[in-house]
Amino acid sequence: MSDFNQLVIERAAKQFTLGGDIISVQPFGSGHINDTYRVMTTEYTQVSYLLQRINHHVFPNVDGLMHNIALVTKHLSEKVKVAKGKRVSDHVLTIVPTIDGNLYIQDDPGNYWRMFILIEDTKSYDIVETEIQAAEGGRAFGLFQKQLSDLDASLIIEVLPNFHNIDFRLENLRKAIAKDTCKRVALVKDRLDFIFSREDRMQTILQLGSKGKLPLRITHNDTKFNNVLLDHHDKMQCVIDLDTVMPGYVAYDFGDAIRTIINPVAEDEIDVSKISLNLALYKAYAEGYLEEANDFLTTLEKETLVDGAFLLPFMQGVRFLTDYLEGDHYYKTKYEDHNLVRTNTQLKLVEEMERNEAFMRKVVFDCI
Ligand code: GN1
Ligand code: MG
Repeated sequence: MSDFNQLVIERAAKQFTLGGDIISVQPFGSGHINDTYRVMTTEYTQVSYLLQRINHHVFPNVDGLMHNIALVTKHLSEKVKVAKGKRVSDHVLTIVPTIDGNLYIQDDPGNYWRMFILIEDTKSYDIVETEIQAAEGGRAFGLFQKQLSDLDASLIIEVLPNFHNIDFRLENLRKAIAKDTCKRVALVKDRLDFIFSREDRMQTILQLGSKGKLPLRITHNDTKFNNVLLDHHDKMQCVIDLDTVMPGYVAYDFGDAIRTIINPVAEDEIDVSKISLNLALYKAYAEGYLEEANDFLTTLEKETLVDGAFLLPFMQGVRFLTDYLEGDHYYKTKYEDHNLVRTNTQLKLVEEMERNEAFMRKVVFDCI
């Protein structure tokens, strides 16, 4: 997917309203779904661009997806203008329109492309190093949810229905087990036992939601820590990767962030014995998040944050394992067992969290 023909990429790039002529196009970032390129033009001292080929097998409704991002970034930009009086593109993801005034193009072989302004002088971390970074990440996602809390959720299209619905994910896993296309089920019996023995306790949020006790808000749904850009003083600058912005429960965003923050090694670390939780980073993130979110969340929402912290690595493990059993068609993989290795890290996180549940609950309790 990513060794894409340079000419095809440049031809796509030229259809956007670039300042200057293209001087280079280089692969960029570490996403598992879309292909991303950094585009530099003769105006590179002022601005560079991110060109992305949208994976339309994962996101079939590209139009809906771009509609959501346009709506959300417009709303966030208004908030930034009011709040800081700064240049909007420094802090909110900015779509670069096509020459024809559209949000994306479809090229001849059928690829979909879009472009954003690259936010310079920022960094993203796959692994969090300091409490300051974790706290800033928490503030960034708390603020993100707060700023979107007055946007009408019915305007947002649910581009990936059931994205964080654990029943749906477990159902997909069961189907993959039944088909056993790659004859891999026998290799993962212990992981399946681990998952199915925890099925019931992972229902909390879904059940409260279906009883109407938790509000559906506009959430990010992919709050990996590397989706926050920090500046060189580790101050938050921008939340990126808005593909999955959809109605959701806030605990899902909290949990997805925690699973990347609390883990001292990469999502695909082979040696799971290296996974012992960094609870200081957990605490820093929770405090940063609640600094922004305390005033707009309900008490029950706050009480379910830790349930989200358990659920998201569990669900991510279920998703990686399902893809492994189905033959690795969803996530980009670099070697045969890549999705299984990723599954193992997520399930180890769940196991470690179980040992530290009392502490994790106390941290949130103390903030609210
Ligand atoms: C995918 O590719 P990326 O990093 O944007 C996935 C997320 C997972 C993540 C796991 C649309 O996100 O849900 O949490 O991989 N995105 C989609 O690293 O499935
Ligand atoms: Mg993503």
